[in-house]
Amino acid sequence: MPILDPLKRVQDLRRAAERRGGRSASPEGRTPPGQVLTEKFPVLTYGPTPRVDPATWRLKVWGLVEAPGEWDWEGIQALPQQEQTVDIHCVTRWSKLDTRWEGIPFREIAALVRPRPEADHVMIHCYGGYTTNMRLDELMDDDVLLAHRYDGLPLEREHGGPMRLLVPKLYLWKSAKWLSGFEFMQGDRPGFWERYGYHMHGDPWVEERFG
Ligand SMILES: Nc1nc2c(c(=O)[nH]1)N[C@H]1C(S)=C(S)[C@@H](COP(=O)(O)O)O[C@H]1N2
Ligand SMILES: [Mo]
Repeated sequence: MPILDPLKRVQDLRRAAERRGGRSASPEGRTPPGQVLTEKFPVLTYGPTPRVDPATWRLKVWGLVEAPGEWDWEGIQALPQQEQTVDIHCVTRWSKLDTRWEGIPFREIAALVRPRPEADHVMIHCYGGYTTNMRLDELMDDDVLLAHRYDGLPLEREHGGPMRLLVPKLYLWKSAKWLSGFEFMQGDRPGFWERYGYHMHGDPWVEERFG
């Protein structure tokens, strides 16, 4: 049995309470520690903004899966879609409430490629070379999308269009823009920002910002 860190325990309980409270929770209650609410949608990209055409876009899935796969734009759009309104949190200290996204749940992809039992992490790859790492069990959560629409419109290029990952429960650097692939792995490995000292996990409610 893991030993419970009392501080983490209190924070987990508060988060669970907020989840139960859903959208009725006060804005303060929905803002993680150290964050400030914004109405804007800032753009944060390291390096140049890739230009990715849906006509040539591909999603590749490889590594520890039974059925490695590749999808083109038409193929991915044929998968089940989900619309959700969620809060997002950037490690540079802005949070934005009630952002509306549409896309394909990650678990639809996972069901098709069938992760091997030993797979427990995924490296997320992007056009332009950006990477970020995530736990497989967290990618399987209901609210993780391959997102291609924001606020009722096709996702803008600056925000990762035509396709980005959306992981609302972690700091936004995990929500990789210009998504190109998933590499299923055994064990964790740092992605781009994680190698420069960002936290391997990145939970905004317990301020996993660095290290
Ligand atoms: N491919 C790629 N994805 C990326 C980034 C990036 O530089 N390249 N920046 C990350 C960071 S640090 C943040 S805070 C969010 C910002 O998303 P936004 O520009 O849509 O606000 O994208 C994340 N995804
Ligand atoms: Mo960021």
